[in-house]
Amino acid sequence: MNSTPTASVAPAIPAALIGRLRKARSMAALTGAGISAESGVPTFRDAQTGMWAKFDPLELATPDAFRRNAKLVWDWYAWRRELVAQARPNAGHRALAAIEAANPNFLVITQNVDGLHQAAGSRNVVELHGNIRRVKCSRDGTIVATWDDSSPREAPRCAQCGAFLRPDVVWFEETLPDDALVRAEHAARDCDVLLVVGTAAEVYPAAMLPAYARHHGAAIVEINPNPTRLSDRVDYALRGPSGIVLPALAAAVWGDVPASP
Ligand code: BV8
Repeated sequence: MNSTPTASVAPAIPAALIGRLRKARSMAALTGAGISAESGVPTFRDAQTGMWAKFDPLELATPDAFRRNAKLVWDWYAWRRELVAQARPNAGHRALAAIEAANPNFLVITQNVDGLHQAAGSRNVVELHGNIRRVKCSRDGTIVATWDDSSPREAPRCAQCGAFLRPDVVWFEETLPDDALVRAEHAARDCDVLLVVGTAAEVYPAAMLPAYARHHGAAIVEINPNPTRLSDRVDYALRGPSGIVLPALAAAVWGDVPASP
């Protein structure tokens, strides 16, 4: 079911979907970089800007890149951390928080590392790929609260063991946190409706979740201005930016849902 309006006008929400959402016992959302685009956080698909324009995120977000040049990778994440620090949740994040307020059996499974769902008031959030705001020792994974990155030559080092510090995110070729993946898989298996918001659905194992949910009987709703490789396997495709579509969806299903805190 496609509804493709212009970007600034929310698509019509099919009556069958409204009915399905009102009856849903359990719901989940899988979100990707697209839901944070309207908060000014570039997606992985967006061209990197400034000095980072010549780098490919898929190359930099790897243990190998960190082994080869920890300082370059550290500086890339410091730049992104600064971007995220300036970002505020947008209407899409707030709509998901409002849906949780209306239906506590609702889990947000995010691929994003920006913490904007929690900042919008969502409490049931699984971070599949970690959080860029957290920094850890690259040797033993201990989270550190403060660090000295004044050196122009090298990444900051752990005060306890001297190993380089790194962002607490999951790089390509690193396994996802067990607890996060198990919680996400359970939610995908148990939910009646899975909203798939702002993701190209190309990064695994996150990209497997919609098929897993569908296999267990969930209705899959894609919210994305563009078609993706998932689009021909969804029940509803709501074409438009999530900052417009999600508030329209929440209002159509739950009326004036309680504003998220
Ligand atoms: C793993 C944290 C087991 C870091 C991220 C070969 C060797 C090794 C592994 C693999 C391999 N081949 C495949 C793999 C598996 C690999 C993988 O999937 N690779 C891809 C490239 C094919 N996965 C892994 O490595 C995972 N681990 O498999 O462990 C293992 C172990 C060893 C060896 C093999 C396997 C780990 C994956 C996690 C990587 N870390 N993030 C950081 O952020 O720096 S992934 C990162 O990229 C994001 O978190 C996100 O998940 C992904 C980007 O995807 P999207 O979120 O979809 O964003 P994208 O920009 O692509 O698309 C944006 C979408 O939004 C678009 O559709 C656009 O239309 C839409 N949009 C735009 N504006 C809006 C909008 N939508 C709504 N509203 C708008 N306004």
